[in-house]
Amino acid sequence: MSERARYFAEETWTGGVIGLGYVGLPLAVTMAHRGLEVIGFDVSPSRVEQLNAGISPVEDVTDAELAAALGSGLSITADPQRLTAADALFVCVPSPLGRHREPDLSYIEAAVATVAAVVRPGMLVSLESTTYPGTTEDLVIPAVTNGGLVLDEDVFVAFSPERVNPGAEVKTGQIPKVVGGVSPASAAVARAAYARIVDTVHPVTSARVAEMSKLLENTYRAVNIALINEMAQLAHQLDIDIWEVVEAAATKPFGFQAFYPGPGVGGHCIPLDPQFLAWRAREANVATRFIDLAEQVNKEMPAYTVRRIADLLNERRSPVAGSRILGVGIAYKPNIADDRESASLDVLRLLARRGAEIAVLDPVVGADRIASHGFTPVEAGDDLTEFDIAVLLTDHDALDLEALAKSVPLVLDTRGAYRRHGITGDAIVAL
Ligand code: SAJ
Repeated sequence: MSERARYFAEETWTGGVIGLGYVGLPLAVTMAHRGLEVIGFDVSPSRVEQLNAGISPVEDVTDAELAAALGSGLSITADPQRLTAADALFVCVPSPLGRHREPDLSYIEAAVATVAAVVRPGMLVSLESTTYPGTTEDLVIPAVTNGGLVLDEDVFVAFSPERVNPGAEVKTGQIPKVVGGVSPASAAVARAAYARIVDTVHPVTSARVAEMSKLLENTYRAVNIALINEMAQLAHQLDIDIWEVVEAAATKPFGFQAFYPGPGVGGHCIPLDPQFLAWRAREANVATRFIDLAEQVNKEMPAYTVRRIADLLNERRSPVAGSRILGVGIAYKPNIADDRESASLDVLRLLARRGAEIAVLDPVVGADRIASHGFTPVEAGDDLTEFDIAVLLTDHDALDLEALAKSVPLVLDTRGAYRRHGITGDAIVAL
């Protein structure tokens, strides 16, 4: 083991986390919890102020966990110069798509510029933001060696994809971490450092392998969700209950993983990450038909959901225009307040464009956020009898599904929630 790898393996070193969002903050808190010194940096002064006040903006980090970390090794700053005191820098900034669904690396580039300004001999720099294969070599290595530092002697570079499942119980330290150094020397240092942060490190032979493994993980999900969304449309045409079909297939103890239909695919990962791979593939003149088709099918689900609602209203001689429709759940998945890229919003906007009057019940997202989208908030316990139909778009545990089905004439359940809870009734129709 090299001297530098040994340092990370044995000493109490200082980590610098750049970007304190849903990836960076759990990482910083985990590092502090495991006895390391941590400097958390964010470009947003308001976020820094909020964190220093002990208020966590990230659902997966409680205020108590933040307070404990602040009391044992974690300090939060908006001053990038503080990062010169770190031995390792972890870049955890957003990697969204641009207007034409091309990778927007502006956040990564800005963070790498910060790294370039504070990098010093002995540092490990690890990029965690999801991106296309080659980014770490193309962007990080030049930035950290431009000032004269020598790769694998003065500075070590790796990619290690974030694996956060917002809202899930499992914590950062317990999730196996893929770690890919840009060279064997960098890999040894990165592996030693991450072994102090997570229980299981899975080393791979390059940063590209690590970059691509993350994209495979999420492309796998996007493609399989699209497959079941297409199956759901076919099953409906054949008057077959797709939810029962999946439940039956899932009894197979090997070779099958259940995915479920829905009104579309939301969040800041699954709709976006596969497009990083598609973009890189286009550069290499390689077709990515599965990615392209999955995106097409998943993107079409909000319109399919609207057609199903229109058909149900039509059976009751009610046009969509003028109908009072209750959207239930606008978060992109259950039990979290995040509505980014939420397919629920696509469904409701399409209905509003067809003249429906939309109200929204989402006890997790909350009335202010609902109103910010231009929809009328409805609280649990309000009188729901004036609605013509409700559409269950995200099945938060906090929802009283039974009361909902008793209050409105019809509920289109796009999540199979009623079946899962064993609730039946004439008002309930499954996607
Ligand atoms: N969805 C379906 N059907 C399914 C599964 C999901 O319609 O069978 C929809 C969800 O409703 C949601 C979207 O797809 O709108 C994404 O769901 P998700 O469960 O993948 O949730 P994310 O994007 O918050 O988290 C994912 C991680 N999810 C899981 O591992 C279960 C994982 O893929 C990544 O670690 C993470 O994104 C990330 O940060 O990349």
